[in-house]
Amino acid sequence: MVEKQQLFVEAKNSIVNQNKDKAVDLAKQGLDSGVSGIELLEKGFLPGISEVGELFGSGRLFLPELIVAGQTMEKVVEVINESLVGGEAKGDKGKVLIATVEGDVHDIGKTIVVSIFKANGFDVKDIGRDVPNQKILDEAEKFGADVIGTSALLTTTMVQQKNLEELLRKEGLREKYKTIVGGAPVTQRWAKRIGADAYAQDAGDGVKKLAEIRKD
Ligand code: B1M
Repeated sequence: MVEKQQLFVEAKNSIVNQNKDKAVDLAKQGLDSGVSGIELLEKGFLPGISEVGELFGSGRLFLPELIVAGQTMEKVVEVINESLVGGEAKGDKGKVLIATVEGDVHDIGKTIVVSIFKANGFDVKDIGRDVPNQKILDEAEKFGADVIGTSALLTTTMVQQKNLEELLRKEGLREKYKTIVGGAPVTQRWAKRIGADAYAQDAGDGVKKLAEIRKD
């Protein structure tokens, strides 16, 4: 078994090098040796995918590599999520419907958020990625959601979070739901500007914000 610090370095490298098998092995190895899923993500795999983003953004890594790095991260999140949800989910803190907005296929962060919310006692329905606002609303009605959460990773798709607020107002449903927004380009300022009830920087922050808005 490699040292913890070494494990984090190797986990990061496995994402940057798009080495799926190695990444999954390291995730399993870490969990088996008692390292928490959150720590594995925060100290190992997430710094890896951030570096991939930087390399891609600066033209030092290309789309095919970004795709494989994304798939590698998806596999890792799948393995780690199983350990996060475990037996802890009670689902008695409220119903949260979550989607990645239309035009946006980024769902790694959303999937982590869903697991952490579940593990913290929320009843969560994840309706996937690239979801049109009307569908988000229809599904929220069907599910009987208290909160609608959306994730947007592209500066070009963030606008869907604003459109959703407008749709809720237009349908006379704005008071019925609390809304929470997240995603790398999303900020507290954006949330305030569009009239969302809360912004969350990461999954842990999301749990705090959900508790706050559910009290209002
Ligand atoms: Co894309 N991509 N990508 N990509 N990708 C970014 C976002 C980008 C910043 C990379 C870059 O250029 N540096 C850039 C966007 C630039 C911009 O908008 N200005 C970009 C681009 C350009 C693209 C394409 C357009 C590339 C192309 O085709 N030419 C394309 C778009 C496709 C589309 O959506 N229509 C594309 C495609 C992809 C892949 C499919 C290959 C893959 C995604 C795979 C998948 O998600 N299943 C991918 C990836 C992996 C990335 C980066 C590298 C990593 C994203 C990620 O998973 N981060 C990303 C670079 C980056 O973000 N630094 C990039 C890890 C994840 C845990 O973080 O999602 O931020 P994040 O989630 C966090 C918080 O934001 C928060 O909590 C999470 C956990 O801490 N959070 C919430 C998120 N949602 C929340 C919801 C909440 C609460 C908190 O409540 C509801």
